[in-house]
Amino acid sequence: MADSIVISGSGLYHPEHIITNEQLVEAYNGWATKFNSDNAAAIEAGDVETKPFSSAEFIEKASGIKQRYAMFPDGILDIDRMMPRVPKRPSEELSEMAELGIKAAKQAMEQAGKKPEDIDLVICAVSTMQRPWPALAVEIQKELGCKGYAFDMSVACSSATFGASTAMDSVLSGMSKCALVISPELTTPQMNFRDRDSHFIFGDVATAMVIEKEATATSKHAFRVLDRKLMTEFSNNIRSNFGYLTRTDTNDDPARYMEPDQFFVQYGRKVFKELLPMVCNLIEGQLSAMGIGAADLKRMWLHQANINMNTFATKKLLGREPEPDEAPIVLDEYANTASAGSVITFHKYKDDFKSGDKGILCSFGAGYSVGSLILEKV
Ligand code: CO8
Repeated sequence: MADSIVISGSGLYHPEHIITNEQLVEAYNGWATKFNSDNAAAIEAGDVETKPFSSAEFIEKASGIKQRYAMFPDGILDIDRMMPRVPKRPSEELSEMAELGIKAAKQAMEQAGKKPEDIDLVICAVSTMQRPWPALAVEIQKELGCKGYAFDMSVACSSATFGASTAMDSVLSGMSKCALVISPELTTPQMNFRDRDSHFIFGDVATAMVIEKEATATSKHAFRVLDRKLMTEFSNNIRSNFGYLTRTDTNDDPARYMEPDQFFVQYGRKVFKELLPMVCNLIEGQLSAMGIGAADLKRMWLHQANINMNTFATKKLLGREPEPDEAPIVLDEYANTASAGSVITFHKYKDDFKSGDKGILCSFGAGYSVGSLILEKV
């Protein structure tokens, strides 16, 4: 199948620093206690709401998350700050997200057996860009020494799968021969560590994939792309209003930047109820059009937002409880890493595949968006 497209390598990198649920909850509860005490009179008068307390037990039970990695941990647990402290870098230095992404990219290229000069398309596909321009992907292209062209794109939690599909279109059309899709998910600066409902959700990580035609692939790790489906449907249930327009509505008030809508905001229950049926319908339709059943898949490399969500989806698709290795969970170690989550599971849980074994790599999240790739080991 020389004309087929393959994912011929994948890479994963996480920052060294771990923040446990217990550490996060201690900081949040310390901040909430101070807030309630500082605002006691206003709370008593009914003008301000009491801040509720968080709990490590709730977090693990509701989400499956036990810890997360943070690239810039300093400041996150400081109750007078509750935000990463990211030292300002001169424009001449490598950008933070480029630094994160390049480590995963090198691993993916090594696995694919590709040198930088073999790569002629770099896509930085990530849920939040650290700046509008110059594109992170172009900076990474230069830093790695890749050829061709590069650009950034974003579809929230589906950025990596949409990025991979876009790279596949480019390779299939002949615009490029070998593409690198990098997702440096530096999520923690977008987190509202003062919000009990979301302070625990995200962690920092980077993933990467190499995409090329099967005819040019030499890697023993290659997976043929049998089918791909992308869908979007607008929803405000996962949103951030942070952007360049914020500074035009501040009335010179820096406090505007700390208002809740400037961070990641979601109505988690609604997301759970609305997005899961979309995901299950899309996958069922995709599999049935291909004439294969969920039971024919060796593994589901699913988006990692919530363990209960993944268990629900796999049970619905299989019609029974999944075995742990049928739909691996990495939330305990990494937390939700936006678009990188499904790629982390693919990267970590693919080496036992034999030629002909099939799996599904599926992301879902804000937009709403769903990206689903049916893969077969070459
Ligand atoms: N500690 C203690 N109690 C808590 C806490 C806490 N930390 N948080 C909430 N509670 C309370 C609630 O207030 C509520 O109390 P009450 O019953 O008195 O009202 C009770 O616990 C239950 O709360 P919920 O109903 O909210 O709890 P759930 O069981 O639904 O779990 C979750 C909450 C974990 C958020 C869950 O709803 C969930 O994960 N839903 C799916 C969300 C999802 O998939 N989102 C996708 C997001 S990822 C994405 O799209 C990427 C966007 C781009 C990312 C950019 C990077 C920054």
